[in-house]
Amino acid sequence: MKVNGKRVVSRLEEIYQCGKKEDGTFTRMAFSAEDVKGRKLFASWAEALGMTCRIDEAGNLIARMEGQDEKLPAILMGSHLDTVPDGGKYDGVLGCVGGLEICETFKEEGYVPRHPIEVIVFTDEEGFRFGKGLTGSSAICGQDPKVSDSEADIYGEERGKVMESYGITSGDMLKAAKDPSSVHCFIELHVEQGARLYKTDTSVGVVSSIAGVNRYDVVVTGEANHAGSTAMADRKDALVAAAGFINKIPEITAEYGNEFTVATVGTIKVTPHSVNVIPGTCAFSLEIRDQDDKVMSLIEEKLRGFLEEICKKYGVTHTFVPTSFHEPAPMSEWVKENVEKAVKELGIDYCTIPSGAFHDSLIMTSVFPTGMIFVPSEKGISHSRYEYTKDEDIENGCNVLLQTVLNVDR
Ligand code: HGY
Ligand code: MN
Ligand code: MN
Repeated sequence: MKVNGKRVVSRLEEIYQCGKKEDGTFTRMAFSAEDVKGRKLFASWAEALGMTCRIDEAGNLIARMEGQDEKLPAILMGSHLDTVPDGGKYDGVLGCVGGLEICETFKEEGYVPRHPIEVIVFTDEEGFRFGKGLTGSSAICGQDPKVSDSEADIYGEERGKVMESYGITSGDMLKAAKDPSSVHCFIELHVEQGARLYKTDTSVGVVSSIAGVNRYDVVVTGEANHAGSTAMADRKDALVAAAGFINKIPEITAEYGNEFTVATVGTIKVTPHSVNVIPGTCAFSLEIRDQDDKVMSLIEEKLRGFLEEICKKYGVTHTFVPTSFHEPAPMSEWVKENVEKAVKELGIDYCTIPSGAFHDSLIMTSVFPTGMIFVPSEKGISHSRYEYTKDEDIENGCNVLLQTVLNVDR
């Protein structure tokens, strides 16, 4: 039994087209009209297969195919359809379309699995809009996604209002929690989004674990003053102190981290934001990721220490507020073994790799047996319109997913 690779590739393109916007990008921001269009298209494909589709209280779109024994726990597949701004064709979509392809292949072959199968399109994995992602998977795992209808997104729109497009409200989200005994396992197919597979010309990655990610809001406060008449020696420039801190990040990660340690300042804002005023405040986000939570703590400690030091040097103060914590998450041993067995059975070259990006699997693995399959990202590019994965790699990845489902179904 083999998947229809051409169908998968053409569906990736069809979903991508749902994001076509006037600004020339293809963006399916969570809860947007483009995102809803993509989800409707996905549901139409699932329904055409005779699968039942429902949207749970957290907005997850769940397509279900019954198996031979309705009492058996379900095999879950899936990922997300929402994208980052100007995102690519593959991130998330592959896991959803790939999951559906397994169901379609079963149907065409007249194969009825023992277990029921569910393909889940998770709600707002990317999270750039409200500053926190993994929303739908958190709720499915019974973990509070910590959202509120009154919070505003980066465009000033209220969550309660924008989530009307999914027909959901924040207060109900935890009702989407799945009983662990109803789930056999979860398998997510995804593009690597890094360059390890690409650089080593390897077709498939069996994911060992997903990096933990801790986020912080940092505000440096100095003194806004006239940019012309304030001598350099008299300044308390918040941005100069912040810049000194940011510039030190690569050095600290190199000294105390390892090859997987990353730290990023991804957003930055100064006030009053005027060409002729010394910045009085500089607010920025900080993110630390690693495969080892002890390393993450050490990096945090060293960065905080240096921030303290540099703020003192420039006569400014700061606050450092943790906003979210996710520990590194190993994949379940038995699911991982089944993925590995599948790749070997198919004779495809593979390696075992950790994931630097996070995925819905980061949360899912804390409650359900979870495994991930990676396919290469050309030049390691992702979160970009230039994201590309070769058709043959897409087909290989889907066949590994198919074979893994067959293995765990037995
Ligand atoms: O940020 C991440 O790692 C994920 O791709 N959303
Ligand atoms: Mn993704
Ligand atoms: Mn992504």
